[in-house]
Amino acid sequence: MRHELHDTDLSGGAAHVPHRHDRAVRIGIGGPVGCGKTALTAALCRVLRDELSLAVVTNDIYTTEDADFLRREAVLDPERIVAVRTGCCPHTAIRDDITANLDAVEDLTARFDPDLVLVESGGDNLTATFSYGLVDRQIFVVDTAGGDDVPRKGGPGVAGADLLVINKVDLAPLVGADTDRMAADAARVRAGRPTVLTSVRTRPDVAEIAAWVRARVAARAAAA
Ligand SMILES: Nc1nc2c(ncn2[C@@H]2O[C@H](COP(=O)(O)OP(=O)(O)O)[C@@H](O)[C@H]2O)c(=O)[nH]1
Ligand SMILES: [Mg+2]
Repeated sequence: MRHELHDTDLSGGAAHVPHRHDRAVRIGIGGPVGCGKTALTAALCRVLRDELSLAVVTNDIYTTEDADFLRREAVLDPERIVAVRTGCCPHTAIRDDITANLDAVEDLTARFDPDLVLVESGGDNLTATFSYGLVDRQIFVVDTAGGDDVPRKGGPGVAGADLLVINKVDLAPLVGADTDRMAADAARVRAGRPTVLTSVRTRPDVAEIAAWVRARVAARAAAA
């Protein structure tokens, strides 16, 4: 089961920031370790980089591995990828003390005037959500291998994110995850906010997610 993705969907309580002078839409990508945040970030860069000016901020606790991966994969000009080493719980850096991330976003914005900045959170658990002082919209990613009861349990990311991505549907048969149930449970807790079931591995075009991102960029451009 999938929900329609509404281009004008402003649900999610996002405090849109219309008075910023830059044109970039800032989109956070959160979710537990290993759910596919970096894979999704890479896929979005590959799909959108020819039509939009992009930049990426990654968050790792002690390393710069996600940024290194994205640079190695050459998804963007390496200068457009900045790593924030949080040195603390990932949620602190994206929600409570967003200074380092905000500096990274503003630095990229000043240098490249991008249409879109993706901020990948360091993964921890299901509670790590972004401050709307840092991002305009947030995508929360979970995966079928993490347990098909995760959407039912709700939580701020699953329930409140502007877009929920249930990734790794290719693994669902292998781990005995019921994707219909995951979609139904997500619908129940998300009050109409959209959910996409996908596999970044087998569907690297990430078509529905890219369409949702494009619509966010178009909406900001229209509001400017
Ligand atoms: N089978 C499968 N593996 C995936 C999928 N998406 C990501 N992965 C793999 O899952 C692992 C963790 O992905 P990563 O993007 O690093 O997760 P992150 O910790 O959330 O950033 C990597 O080995 C990815 O290649 C998917 O849709 N299906
Ligand atoms: Mg990652």
